[in-house]
Amino acid sequence: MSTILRRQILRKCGGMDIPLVGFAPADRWNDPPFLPWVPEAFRPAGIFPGTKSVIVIGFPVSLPVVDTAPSIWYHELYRTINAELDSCAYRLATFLTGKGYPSVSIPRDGYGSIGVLKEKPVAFFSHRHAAYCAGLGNFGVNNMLLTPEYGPRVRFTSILTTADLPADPVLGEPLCIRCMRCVTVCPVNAIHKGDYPQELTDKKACAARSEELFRRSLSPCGCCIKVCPVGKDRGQYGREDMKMYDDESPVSVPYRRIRDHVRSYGSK
Ligand code: B12
Repeated sequence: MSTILRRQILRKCGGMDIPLVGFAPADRWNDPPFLPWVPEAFRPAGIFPGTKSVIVIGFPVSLPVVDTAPSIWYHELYRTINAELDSCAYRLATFLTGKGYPSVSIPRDGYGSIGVLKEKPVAFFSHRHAAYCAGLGNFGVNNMLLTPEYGPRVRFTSILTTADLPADPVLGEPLCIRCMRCVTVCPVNAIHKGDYPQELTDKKACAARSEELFRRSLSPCGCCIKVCPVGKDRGQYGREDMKMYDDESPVSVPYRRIRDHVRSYGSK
């Protein structure tokens, strides 16, 4: 197991300003922490035989930007983060392969269009599960992986590598406080309150909403990640008072003004 290589990877990630990095042994997928779990074909070694470790990286979605969502501002940021994720993951995989450890990067999403997702709303590899296995966070009612740093306001991607790297522990204590703000705010009632696995999100309704917003250059929706009270980013931006989302409260006034302004430009 290479501690030196792990350190080199972390240094490389630091050089690319990647704030979240986690390491998971590929074996972790063979020992389901909860059910239903990831089927074999979707596991790291099912996709890239010989995988020993999975490196998961994450970039934050800036809170003040997603606070205007759905908006052109968030639409553009989403594209920037996606491009960064794919590029950094590709560079890390190429670096590791060059060092003698064949590796591949996985696209941060992996679907051609929302139309495809409406038929089959699942990708060939799940970064949420990977981030969970790499100790970066745990699942919330909003079906997102919550992290201590950014709550659900973080996007991930993964690198599958044949290098055997020291792992991070899985994050035990649930971060979700079950405030149900995500359930209430969802404009298409796609999030259910039930306990996993009895009830999950209505993926079809969520995908249909995303498709409609895409036509107006306003996708993705983002409502269920903006209203989550979890994450140190709320303190960093001075947005801990959740009354900012309550349209009846005077606290919400300046935020609504910004949101309405941004929404008035650049999209339909
Ligand atoms: C398909 C997809 C969609 C579809 C379908 C939505 C849906 N509800 O799944 C659409 C386009 C609508 C969509 C919307 C969104 N998405 Co999306 N999406 C994906 C994609 C491409 C594949 C997901 C997948 O196939 N997962 C595999 C299946 C088996 O798992 P699952 O559906 O997630 O369900 C499992 C888990 O949720 C878990 N689970 C659920 N609840 C609980 C509770 C407990 C206690 C436990 C233990 C487990 C658990 O078990 C389920 C079954 O195994 C991934 C990228 C990727 N390749 O991973 C991004 C991804 C999941 N999306 C992401 C995001 C951010 C969003 C949005 C917030 C939009 C946005 N960007 O602002 C919304 C949120 C919707 C929601 N609340 O679920 C992020 C999530 C980041 C995070 N922090 O978790 C991802 C990982 C993209 C990325 N690269 O970061 N998405």
